[in-house]
Formats: sequence, structure tokens, C-alpha cells
Amino acid sequence: MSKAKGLDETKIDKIAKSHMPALGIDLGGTNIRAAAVRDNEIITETERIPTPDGRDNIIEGILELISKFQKDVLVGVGIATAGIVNGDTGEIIGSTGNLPGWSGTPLKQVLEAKLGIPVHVENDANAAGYAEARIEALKRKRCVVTVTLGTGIGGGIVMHGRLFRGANWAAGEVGHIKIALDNKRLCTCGLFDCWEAYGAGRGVIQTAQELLEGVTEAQSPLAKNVDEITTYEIFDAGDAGDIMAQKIVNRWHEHISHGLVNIAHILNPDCFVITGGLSENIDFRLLEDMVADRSLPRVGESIEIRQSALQGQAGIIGAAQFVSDEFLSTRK
Ligand code: BMX
Ligand code: ZN
Repeated sequence: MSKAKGLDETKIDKIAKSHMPALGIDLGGTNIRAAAVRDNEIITETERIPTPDGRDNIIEGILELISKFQKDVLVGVGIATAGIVNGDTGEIIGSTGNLPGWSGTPLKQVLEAKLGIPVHVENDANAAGYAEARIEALKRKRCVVTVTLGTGIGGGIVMHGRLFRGANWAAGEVGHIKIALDNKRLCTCGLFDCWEAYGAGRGVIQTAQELLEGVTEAQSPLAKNVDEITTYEIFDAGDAGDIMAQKIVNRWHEHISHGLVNIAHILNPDCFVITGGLSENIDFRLLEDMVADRSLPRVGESIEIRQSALQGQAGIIGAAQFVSDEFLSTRK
């Protein structure tokens, strides 16, 4: 076959590869999900397996998922995981009690040795934020902060299209900003009164347990089994008109607004994107009003709070997009 004039084989190979998809993997507490991504969009079925226990089993699970895709048409693999990740080495360098034993895992090194293609490992909220900030409506904004509400609270700060990582890869660990005094609630990170001890799933449950103290079953059916109450029960009861549940949900919105207000006064973002499993229970108008009421006018009045555009796909898309963008930026 004749070569195009002026292009050597390496360049032809690179140009061909720049159109290849990357595989995005979202490692969550419940499932590990994978799909191929091109141009910030998922282009295949999403494959999933339940998240196994323990570091070695998780790595095995990731490899099993990757084997369902044709490796030689992929430019690389991107992995979104909870925890603080060194983006150069792909090692997990910090983790709360939500993922015990995960810190210290040299994930990129282990996977690249087995796969022979590039692997990028990224914090889950950073990956989600990277994808959300690239959608058409947001890609020209100065600062977009994505907040994931789930088992924990994660954050991804994107300024002028670039992820802000901080001095030691931990920028955006917004779940651990302090929103109360007096050591009221212990966070899974070991600190007290972190935002996620109020705003993530476990926090909503603790708020419910506090507010339901002394409440009878006749006043609210939620009082029946307070020790084992779930977030689903609370939000469902609120939707069904239970006044106590609505009070809990309202208090949760206040907690969420406190964290957003703190971030807003440091970064003055154009917009917050709220994603993660709990985000579908957010009343966005109420939250926007709360944030505006608690902020300096210059800060609060201009902030838009948006529901995620990519929903559960943001981690997969963002992780994969990192691999494609890294490939393009290193293309000679
Ligand atoms: C925690 C922390 C973050 C993560 C966030 C959301 C760990 C294991 N997790 O604050 O790194 O981004 O939770 O995590 O250190 P998720 O599990 O709710 O997606
Ligand atoms: Zn914490």
C-alpha cells in the first residue's frame, strides 16, 4: 500500500488511532460499569458486573469487563474510582472508609502490564466533572463545579475546560469541607462534621434519625423503624406528603446549600452541576434560592445549579475522554 505523501508510518498510525474510541470504566460501590466512548458520547452497550470485595477481586473484575471489548480497536482505558488518585502514576493515594484498603493500589501500573494499552485512572467526581463541563451548553464557561451526591460527596472543578487538581491531586475533595462545629458527626474519613456526613446517603439517614426522635408512628410512619430507615423510604414518604419526611428533605437541602455556598465563595463558579444517585431527589429551584439567600449578591445571584446532563454515564464518559485527550495532546 502506498503511503500518503509526507507522512511517515507513525503519523499515519497516530491519526488512525485518534479516531478510535476509549473504554470508560466506572468503579462504584455497587457495580463496575464499562462502555466505549468517542467524542464525549457512549457508543456501545454498557457492560456491568457487581463490585466484588477486596483489591485483588476488584482488579480481576475490571479485567473481566475489559475482556468483553475488542482491545485492539481501543486507544486506551480510563477508570473512574472514588479516592484520591495520582493522575500521573495512576496510583490511589488516599481513600476514606468508604473504600477500605483501596489506598496504595497501583492501578494503572497493574492494568497496563496486563493489557499492553494506555490506562488512565481518575477520581470519580473529577471524571464526571470533566465530562459534564464538556457538554455544548457548558464548554465555554469559565468555571464549572460538578458535585456528586452518593455514598460520599465528590467534586470536580473545571476551569476554562481544564480540570483543577491542586498541589497533591486532592482538589475537589469537597465532601470533607466542614459545615458544622462541635464534633457532632464523625465522617468515614476520620474527621468530624464533613459535608458528606450531612449531605450523602448516610448523612440524610442520620438527620432523619435525629429529627424523628420522640416522633410517634401516628405522627409519621417513618418513626416505625428508625434504626433501619433508608433514603428511599424518606424521599418516597416526602413525595407522598409526610410532613416529617418533608422536614428531613428540607433540612437536607439546607445542608447541601451550605457546602455549595462555601465552594461558591472560593471559586465563584458560573454553575454547579449536581449528579450522583441522590441528585434526582433535589428540588433545584429550592436549592438555588437557598444558595442565593446565603451568598454575597455578586456570588449567589449569578450561579446556575443544573441537574446532570449525563446522569449515571458521566464517570464512564469522563474517564474515557481523559485517555483520548491525553493521546491527542501527546500526538506529535
Ligand atoms: C468520598 C471520597 C472521594 C469520592 C467521594 C464520592 C473515597 C473512597 N471517597 O468523599 O474520593 O469522590 O466520596 O464517592 O475516598 P462516591 O463513592 O459517592 O461516588
Ligand atoms: Zn470527611
